[in-house]
Amino acid sequence: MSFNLPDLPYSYDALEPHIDARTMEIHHTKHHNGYTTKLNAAIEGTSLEGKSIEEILTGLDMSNTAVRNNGGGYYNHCLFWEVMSADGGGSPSGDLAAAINDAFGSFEGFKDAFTKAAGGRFGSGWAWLCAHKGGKLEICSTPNQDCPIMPGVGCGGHPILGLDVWEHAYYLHYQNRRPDYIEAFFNVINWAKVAENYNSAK
Ligand code: MN3
Repeated sequence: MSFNLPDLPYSYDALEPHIDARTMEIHHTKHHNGYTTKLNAAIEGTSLEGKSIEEILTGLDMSNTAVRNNGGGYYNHCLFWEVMSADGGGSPSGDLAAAINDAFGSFEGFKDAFTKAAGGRFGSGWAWLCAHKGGKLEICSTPNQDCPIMPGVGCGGHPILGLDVWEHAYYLHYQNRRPDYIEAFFNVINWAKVAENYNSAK
């Protein structure tokens, strides 16, 4: 059994003008596809073959760099595509909104903290909104393709929203202006999906 590159739940140009079609196409067909192919190669014939990606990452030997980098890359991008949509943006409602207010004071407080985590990540990595068991929310950032479900990485919660801040995610359109890309991301966040992730994770 091997992992397959998932289709995007929208077309490459769906997130324009916030995230451009060319970036989305390269990101999906080259970067995510590369992680998927290399993950399959790294687990083939090992005890990890046949396990789910969650099982592989939660039980990961962090010295296994091929699976750490490519398994993380596979998982992180699967989540990333799903938490965006053409009619995204706005703010969450219901239990998730209440949990955001509890943890960050307000939606603006959340936005500031998430923006700092994404902007403050030196080099390549991710910013995450994670849910702990019981429902408490926490923001963290991880380097490279590390993911909070890996042992000893990030806040230890389960990621429900993630933002890729590798240059490949924004450089064609935004060049070095990572803050503009982060600001634009808030216009495409699929809060209904994030709420679904929250309900599963808590
Ligand atoms: Mn990426």
